[in-house]
Amino acid sequence: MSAKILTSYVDGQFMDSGVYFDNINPVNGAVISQIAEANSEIIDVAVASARHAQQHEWGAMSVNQRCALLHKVADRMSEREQEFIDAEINDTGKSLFQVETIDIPRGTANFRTFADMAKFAESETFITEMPNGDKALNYSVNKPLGVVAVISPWNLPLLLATWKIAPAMACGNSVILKPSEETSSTAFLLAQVMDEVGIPKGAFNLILGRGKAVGNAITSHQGIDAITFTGASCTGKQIMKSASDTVKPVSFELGGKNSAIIFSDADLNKAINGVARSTFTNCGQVCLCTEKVFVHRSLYQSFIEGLKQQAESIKIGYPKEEGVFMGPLVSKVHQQKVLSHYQLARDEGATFITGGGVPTFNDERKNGFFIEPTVITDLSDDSRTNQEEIFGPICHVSIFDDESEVIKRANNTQYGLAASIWTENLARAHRVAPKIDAGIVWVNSWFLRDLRTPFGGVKLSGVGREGGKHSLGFYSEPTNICIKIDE
Ligand code: NAD
Ligand code: 6OD
Repeated sequence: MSAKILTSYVDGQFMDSGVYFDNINPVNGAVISQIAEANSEIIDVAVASARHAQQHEWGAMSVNQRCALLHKVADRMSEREQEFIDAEINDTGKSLFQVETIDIPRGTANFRTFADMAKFAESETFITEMPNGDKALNYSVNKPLGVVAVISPWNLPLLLATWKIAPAMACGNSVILKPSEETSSTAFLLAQVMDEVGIPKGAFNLILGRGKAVGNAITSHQGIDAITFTGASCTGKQIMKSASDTVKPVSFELGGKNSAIIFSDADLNKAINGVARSTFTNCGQVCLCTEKVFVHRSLYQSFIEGLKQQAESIKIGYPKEEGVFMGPLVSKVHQQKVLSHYQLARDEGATFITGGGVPTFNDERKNGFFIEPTVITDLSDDSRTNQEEIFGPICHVSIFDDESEVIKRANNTQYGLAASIWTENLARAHRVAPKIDAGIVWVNSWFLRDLRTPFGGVKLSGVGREGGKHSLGFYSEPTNICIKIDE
């Protein structure tokens, strides 16, 4: 039987380029489908169609009509939920528990939340008083940017693509989505859903293909008005260069090297469970995952023993098997990258408290890309292991003695995405949290999300904020209208 073919969706039609690459199941290395890689003609059609839709059918709709259609997208995704779950699991190997509780529900929530936010968005008005007593009414009208390119990664494929598509479309933009070449399946299903619920052709386009060729062709295209990107910091740098020719607005959500700080007044069990979750969820492949843990000297030994026990009790295996928390990493290439970091840690002199290798299977899973949850100690803050993003299920644990020292050490990084602080002392929480150079600081929690809050990073972790009114702000451009009121 020939493998299923996933194609691009442009101008309201699925388009097969005739040039394919394999889509691999990370559980066993088997080919699950063929991806038809878009070419420059397909990209040109997508851009022209997106422009037309933005200026006509889609852009001309009332906000209410547009948002009603986006709710229909969410409803249809819910009806086809099982297909989305299966597609995400097949592409990523992540556990059913995670896909059911995080990835797919957030996909639909993104559409519902941003449709409602756009519908109820306020604009600014000011009455201006001039020295001579004359007045003016100033108000702003928010207009879409035009054609927005959404470039998304493989770690939370549907969640992160819809996190950008939904607000962009709610604001009246047309979208061209380029998902990661590793994870095209839920994006393909989303294109079917857009088609089924009657999103006007061209308002949503899907371009499949690899980053360097297809992604670059999109971000450097003259017909693209803005780029919103989630992915690695090094890719962000390249995209920024290609966007600079036409001075396109960019929103970047990039890599992280996130700290957890366990103060002496933390609830130890809560902290151990929380750090186990923040380190090992999705095999450490969440940009917000913890890779550096600072534990107060008084709790260090008990913390290490607890975290070791948690890591060793994680069930690794088939995504849908009862109790499995960790599946494989997303790809062979990524498995090799993470293993090379395990080796680097060894070379730098780390002590391995647990893990450090690949779990043994005697079935098809030996061809998969599994990896052990790993806890290490004894490296300096300046070691490469403690400075470079690994994006795997590993954390380094070290001792600290006082608050100002640990704040300085947590900020000793080129990244600035997320941090978590574990303390039962409210004053300490309020004092320390704002001093961490990061876009988000959780206290006694991790990855607790409210879609209305600003999300993003500082330093190498990103440019700008999305979420709530910040998304509406990025995906639209205000025109100030100033009306002189004659006395
Ligand atoms: P990546 O940068 O390799 O790829 C992301 C996307 O960019 C993919 O669709 C890829 O095809 C495309 N791409 C690659 N090169 C391109 C180019 N030259 N021009 C245009 N597009 C290009 O990232 P990844 O490996 O898919 O994802 C993992 C990285 O993403 C990690 O660094 C992680 O921290 C980061 N990430 C950040 C966030 C966040 O919210 N800050 C969220 C998820 C992932
Ligand atoms: O929860 C979100 O909205 C979000 N953007 C999460 C990013 C996770 C990174 O891997």
